[in-house]
Amino acid sequence: MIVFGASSASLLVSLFVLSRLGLLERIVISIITARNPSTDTSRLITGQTLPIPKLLVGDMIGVQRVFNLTIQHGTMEYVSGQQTPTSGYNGPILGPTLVMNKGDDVVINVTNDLGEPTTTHWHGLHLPAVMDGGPHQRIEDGQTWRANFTILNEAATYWYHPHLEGKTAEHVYSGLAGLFIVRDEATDKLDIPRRYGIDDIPLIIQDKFFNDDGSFNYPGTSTGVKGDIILVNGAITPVLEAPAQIVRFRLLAGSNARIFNFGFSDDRQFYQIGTDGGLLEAPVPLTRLLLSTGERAEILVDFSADESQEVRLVSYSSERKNIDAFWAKDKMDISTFDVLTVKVIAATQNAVTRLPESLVTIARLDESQVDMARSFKLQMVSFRINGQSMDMNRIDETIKLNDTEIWEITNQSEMAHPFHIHDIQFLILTRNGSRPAENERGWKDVVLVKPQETVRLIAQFSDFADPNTPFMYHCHILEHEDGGMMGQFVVV
Ligand SMILES: [Cu+2]
Repeated sequence: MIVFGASSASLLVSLFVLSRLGLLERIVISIITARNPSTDTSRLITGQTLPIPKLLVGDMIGVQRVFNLTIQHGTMEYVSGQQTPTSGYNGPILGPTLVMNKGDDVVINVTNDLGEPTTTHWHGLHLPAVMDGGPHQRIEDGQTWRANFTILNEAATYWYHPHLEGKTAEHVYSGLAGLFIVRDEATDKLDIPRRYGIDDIPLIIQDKFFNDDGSFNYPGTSTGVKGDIILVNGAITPVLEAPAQIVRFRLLAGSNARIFNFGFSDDRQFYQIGTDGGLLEAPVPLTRLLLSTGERAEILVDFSADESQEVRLVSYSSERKNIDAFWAKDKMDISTFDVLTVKVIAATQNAVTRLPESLVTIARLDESQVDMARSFKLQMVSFRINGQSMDMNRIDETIKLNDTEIWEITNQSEMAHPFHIHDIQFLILTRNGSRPAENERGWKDVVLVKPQETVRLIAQFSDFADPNTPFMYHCHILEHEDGGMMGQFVVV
């Protein structure tokens, strides 16, 4: 007994020392970073035409814009002659793009035919906590949840996906996700492309592992599942015919865990015009765009000199190999890989041919008017925030309605974590004390926090108070979120 006690004490001491050095994480990482390569990739159907999710504008019933979504099982053909079990909203995979205007009174009826409970969260939208679709708004199998809220958000690209406690990763991986497009009068007046599927193209970018029979392989790796096959809008590395003019892409990094470093195969410049929750003040020229899970970006790409040419959207992941201690463990992350092939065809009529000089004015929150500052420490061992693992019955933070707050997020781990806050859109004040890059100076709801980095955010918690129903903040690597890297706040 004494010997046992002594050895477990010394084991604890050495674990403590290792964890202080960050070595424990690295050891745990190498043990649990699973290898599940898709075994027979030659049989996968690639290069199909990029599917464009159906556009739903809803039905006007009285003053309300009403949408109906059904969560269902389906099948897709990823290997010739084989049926891949999938799930989707109103179809076999992903879901329709819901279009709404700022100010709309929206109803979304979500029917769950999945055979098990789930939820549907409206990622990025500012709404009452009971309408948020987080873990507390469970939809039991066979039930319909009626979400009703007014669109207060800026014109931008948002998305919806399941958010059931402990099951988010699995449900999203099986195919459940879709986009929202919010429009408003101010941005409708801008001379930027807005013809959906023609010069305004949604791109939901994800990755999977496939089994030989074409079925998705979900290994459930707790550090985050990064597949080795890239899907865009549910098709494997597809092809888009784009007109020879300025084209707008709405990118959603919709993977469970993979972070992308987007660029074009010819290194051309493109222009970011929008972040998660709105347009930027002016287009920002870029050749690379780092986008972590849950983040969106709207970009403009000028194809006017490229008719009959081909250019590929790729992820230059290898250029980011020092991002964290996990990067080198993944063979995609140490390479450059294809995402989408763009074949440039003749321009359309009424093409947008000039880049706008300016876009919108961002009403920046005043740092001298802050009511409260909070700090959040992201910890990898046991997936904690400020030492706590998610507990549905514990409220971690209580925020006063209308308060403006600074949140300081520090990553104490060896892995980069995309930090997401429900309810609000925030502005990034600093990254390790420096102003963020120009393309991060817009409204955001997810921010990637690199190892040992501190990011300071400012946000106002307005409009919706509810002492009984919390909103979430969490890591948007879905396996980390499910593992407990999530907390709850109420606005009162
Ligand atoms: Cu994380």
